[in-house]
Amino acid sequence: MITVYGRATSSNVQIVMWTLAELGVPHERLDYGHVHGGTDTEDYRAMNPMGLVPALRDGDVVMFESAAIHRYLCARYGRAPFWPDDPALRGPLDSWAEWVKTAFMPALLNGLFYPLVRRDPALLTPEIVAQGEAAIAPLATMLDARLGQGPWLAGGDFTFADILTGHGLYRYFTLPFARPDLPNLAAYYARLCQRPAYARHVQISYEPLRFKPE
Ligand SMILES: N[C@@H](CCC(=O)N[C@@H](CS)C(=O)NCC(=O)O)C(=O)O
Repeated sequence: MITVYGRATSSNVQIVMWTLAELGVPHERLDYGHVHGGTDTEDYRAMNPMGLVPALRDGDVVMFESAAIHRYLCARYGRAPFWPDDPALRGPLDSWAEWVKTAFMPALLNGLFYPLVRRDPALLTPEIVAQGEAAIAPLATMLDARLGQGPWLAGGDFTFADILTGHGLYRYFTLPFARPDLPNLAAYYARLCQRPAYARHVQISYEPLRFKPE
């Protein structure tokens, strides 16, 4: 049995949970991190030396870093077309997946999610929101152009890459900020919302993460 360590509200845990659900691999998830704690023990740090979530145990395989876990699960349990056999097909899709994880998501989380949800609202100013909007808009525009009519990143087939490109879009589309009009991205998000695994593992309220005064 695969065990995922991490709270359901973490966007990085959501990558792993959504992947497992799309692959149909049996697993359990244990609440770790944030209000649940448990990440600062010697045992947990042996799995994730950063003391962050997620961590994963699959028999003798122990891993941290959500994108690495995602690719491990796809390589071990996935089949084409979800996990293309041909590296020449998989690689260019992975460029976009990696770019969303390392460029789009930091801009969204640092520029908007943390100021609007995680931090004390007394610190929020219109300038901070405007800066966040200015940082994410060109990246969202790039993703919209790459997606085109889709329906998925690879065209007709839903693949591993859609999990990394799609996992942050729930926050992108539900946070209160001004978004450019990007019809391809909006249609892609609407299609993701039709997937039961996305609804179950990604469309999870982030209200429990909202700043609370001491
Ligand atoms: N690069 C790491 C980042 C992990 C990370 O930042 N996790 C956050 C949640 S999304 C965390 O552990 N926060 C502290 C906590 O929940 O206790 C990954 O993708 O797995």
